[in-house]
Amino acid sequence: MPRTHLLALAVAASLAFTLASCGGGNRPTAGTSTNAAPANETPEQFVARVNKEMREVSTELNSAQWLSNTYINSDSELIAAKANERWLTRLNEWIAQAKRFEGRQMSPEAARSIKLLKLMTAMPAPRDPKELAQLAQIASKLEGMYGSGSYCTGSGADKTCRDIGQLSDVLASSRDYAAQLDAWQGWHTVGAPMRGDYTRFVTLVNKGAKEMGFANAGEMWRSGYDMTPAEFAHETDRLWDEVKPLYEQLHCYTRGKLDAKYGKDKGEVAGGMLPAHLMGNQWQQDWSNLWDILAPYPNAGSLDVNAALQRAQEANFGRALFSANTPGLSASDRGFQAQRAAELATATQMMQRAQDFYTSLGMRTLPESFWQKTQFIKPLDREVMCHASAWDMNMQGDVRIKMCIKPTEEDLTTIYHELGHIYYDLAYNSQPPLLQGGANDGFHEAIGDTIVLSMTPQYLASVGLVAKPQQTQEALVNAQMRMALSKVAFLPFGLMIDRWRWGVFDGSITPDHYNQAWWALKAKYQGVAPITPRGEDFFDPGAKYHVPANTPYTRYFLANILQFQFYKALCDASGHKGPLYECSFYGNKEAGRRYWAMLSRGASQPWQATLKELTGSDRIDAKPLLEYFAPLQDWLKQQNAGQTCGWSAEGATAAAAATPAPPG
Ligand code: X8Z
Ligand code: ZN
Repeated sequence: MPRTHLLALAVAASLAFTLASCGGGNRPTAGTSTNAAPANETPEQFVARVNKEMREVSTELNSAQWLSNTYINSDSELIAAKANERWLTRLNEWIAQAKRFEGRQMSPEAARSIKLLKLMTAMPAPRDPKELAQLAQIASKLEGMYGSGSYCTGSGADKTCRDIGQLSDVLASSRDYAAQLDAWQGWHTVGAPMRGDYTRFVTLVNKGAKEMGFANAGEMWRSGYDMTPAEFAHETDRLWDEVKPLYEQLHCYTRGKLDAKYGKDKGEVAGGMLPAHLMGNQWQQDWSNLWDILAPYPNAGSLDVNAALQRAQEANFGRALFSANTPGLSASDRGFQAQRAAELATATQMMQRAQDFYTSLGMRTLPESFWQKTQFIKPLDREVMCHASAWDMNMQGDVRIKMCIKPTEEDLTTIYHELGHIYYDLAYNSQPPLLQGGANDGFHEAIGDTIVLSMTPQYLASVGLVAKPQQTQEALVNAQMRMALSKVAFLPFGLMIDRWRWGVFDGSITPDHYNQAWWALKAKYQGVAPITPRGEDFFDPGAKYHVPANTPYTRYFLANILQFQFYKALCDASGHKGPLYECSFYGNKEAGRRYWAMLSRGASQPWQATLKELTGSDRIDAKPLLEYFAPLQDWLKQQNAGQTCGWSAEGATAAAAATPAPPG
């Protein structure tokens, strides 16, 4: 898991700690609990003991979680649930024991450590042991359902099943309207069976949160930002208001292109919204795959990283075929083995390419164990969770990534993202366990993405991933569009997921309206809608990893804004002059030194202080993002001149509430 927000075990995806939690505590009394606190312990002694015990318990939990993510079956699910149960129980005990110190004088480090202990988990567990066990069991089950999810058609010998990777490939590459609809609806079938378990899950984590003194689990999530929960919610509104005009321009331009491609009756849905299945991505959170439709100037220099990666794969295949001469192997077996070897080799090269960026800043190479234990490609002999994640197994150097890497630009940038988590973990490994975490969870998500902003056309050319770029206005607009399709398109999505969960946790969204509320928020923020009604027979939130995995999502919204602040600061540190979007701090040791200094702070002080050290500001600020995209925003305004931009969300709400249609 990552940790939910402050703690950081495995960070990126959220396994362990997300599953972990901190409830109100079992209130053990001395002599009755095997884990009773020593009498007369000082706050500092308590924190030192928890730091020691936590390293042990969380390492066991992470191992169980790693196994259940990389070998999904009923046995690993059971083992992971049991490990989580032990962890959650222990966490509740520590939190109960910490109550002794309320109002007591203590060192600032002890005070911060105890504060972080109470906010460590996204999954606060009830004190009742049976309920706690049930929560752990549901959490493992939901993750397993997502990880092993597939969509099958046909029957008997004609039955074929496709997983998330195969279904997403259709959205990425096919421009066949019906094939995309089938792949989108097909993947969303995995959500429906989760509804009952998810409903119970919400009841249980809310009970845990209340026992800890929070109004509900959502309020607890909003409490991890060194400000009040209300102030935090207000900050996210403020930031969204600042970036929304840019998103609306991108939305308007995109709608026009989809209309041109599919016809107005199919390119948009009622109210001027974008059809959910046509955006190149299951959740419409990243529109990069629509480059063939949205490229501003198709002839102004190619930024086709996919082609270079595909060529690398083919070269690896050729080499593997040449050296695979096991006697007695059929030609097709040889071909198959060479294909697998080539996939692994290409994935490893992509990881090395990303590592090279970090080492160019002066950071160390990844430990040997990383290369041995990382899951690079999808195994063929078992189910695995393919959603990318980064893991810090033992808080002292056993770091790994779990991915199912394909030779695509999307996966290359995800690798850079994941290595951001890994280098953050390594940098703060020198802190005591309770302070090992991001300054806030948005920081954790922003580290690698800041590096991605430095992957300018010049950088990509310098490492042989694209041809030497043109220096024209058209090439600039292309480069900006390439970034905007992932970074700007993402912004409202980054917000709406937790708008939904905050409502679910506070009871304003009830189970009988789960899906309707989901689509109402998608309409309101993203301006996207399904083309057929998605009533309450569906549970579409379950088809997005972070819902069954219970990973808070506002972190990604924050990260998408913060990363431009980090980027600007590091560009300044590297001595960059000129427009922000031209900067790459690749190879700059001063930028690396400043970055590492920030990473090493971990969670040891309020994030505002950490942000100030790097950027000079203690507020999250959308201005660097807007500065970066200023040329594109001007260009979009020209393109959209005369259009009526924006959308009306009314139609979607009505459609979602209507009678559900069967998928397929
Ligand atoms: O989940 C992730 C990472 C792991 S932390 C792969 N991301 C979000 C997502 O995929 O929805 C990165 C971008 C947003
Ligand atoms: Zn991440």
